Amino acid sequence: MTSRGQHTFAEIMSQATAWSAALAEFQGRVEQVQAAWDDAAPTRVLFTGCGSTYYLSLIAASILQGLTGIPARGVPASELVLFPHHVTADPGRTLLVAISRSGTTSETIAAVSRFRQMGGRRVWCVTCYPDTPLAQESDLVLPAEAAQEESVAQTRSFSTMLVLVQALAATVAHEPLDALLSLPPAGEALLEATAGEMEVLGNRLELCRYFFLGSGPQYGVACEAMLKLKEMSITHSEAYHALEFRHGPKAMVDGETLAVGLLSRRAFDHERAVLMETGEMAATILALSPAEPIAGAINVQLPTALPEWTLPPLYLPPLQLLAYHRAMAKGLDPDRPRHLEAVVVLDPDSLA
Ligand code: F1P
Repeated sequence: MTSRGQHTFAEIMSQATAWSAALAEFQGRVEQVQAAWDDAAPTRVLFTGCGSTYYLSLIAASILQGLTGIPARGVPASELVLFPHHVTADPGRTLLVAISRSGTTSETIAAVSRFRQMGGRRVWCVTCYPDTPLAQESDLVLPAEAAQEESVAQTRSFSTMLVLVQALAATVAHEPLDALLSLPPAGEALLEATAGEMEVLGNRLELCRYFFLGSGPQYGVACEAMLKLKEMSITHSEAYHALEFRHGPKAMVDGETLAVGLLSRRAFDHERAVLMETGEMAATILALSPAEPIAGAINVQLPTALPEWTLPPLYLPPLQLLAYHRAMAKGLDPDRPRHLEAVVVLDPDSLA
């Protein structure tokens, strides 16, 4: 017998340890990764996955292109399967990086097959299960075994695979990995500092409309936070690029709204302005900021000294805790979201 939410809570609280394990493993393989990259010499990089790992693909593409200047894109695996020519321009010179916690999601495996059918030659994968079909189809595997999970909703696995794609991007961009080694202690400190506040906020059941606003790499993080609220707590939640929120969605804001800003340093003034406007429309504001706090908001302070490209994993622990506590307050079991399975398995012939 397990108690409600037990696995999810343990996985959230142990994620920083899994980041350390993944980084230690990666550090032993830097030269191998660099050599494989030099051998592939890609002119484009395509990241793919489903659900959480699609959102992880968006973050990965944004960080890799930002660090290397090489065009990178994140697409759902199903788009690569069903609309291959709409998402792949030059498969022979593209590196496909497939991301999947399970390594068994049918669409992601089919996307790799479709890519190879189109003339794609280089496939890497990031997964928590390196003995699975996806890994066997890949030329290089970045494993995050310490982040395997019991729960349906990805928490520890997501942030750990994110740290790995950051390590990959930093390596090929010739950025030192040192800054990433600061993430585990920073993540641990954030879990401790925000646990109480996220419980209080999660218990505020009158807040029933959630908007997550993030720009640049934080857009994919906002999408993942949105998905956590849906999966664990069955809450109406949406994610937007911060300034997009003015272009229609803000009409939805009222006194039952929580607007969550995943603020950056680069676009801080712009993002803060959007968030303050939601406050004027009666929303409660939660601001996660690697710069200064926001007046009138519930503030989560992110590290101010770490380079901006390293920060995306640090937005996740407080927002995962928020989803967990809201689920618990609603009497739900965040370990077992309704209607969902940990892996979506389809008839492979239907995707061939
Ligand atoms: C992807 C995924 C999860 C989601 C759901 C079904 O799995 O879409 O993100 O939470 O439970 O599976 P994977 O390919 O990363 O294993």
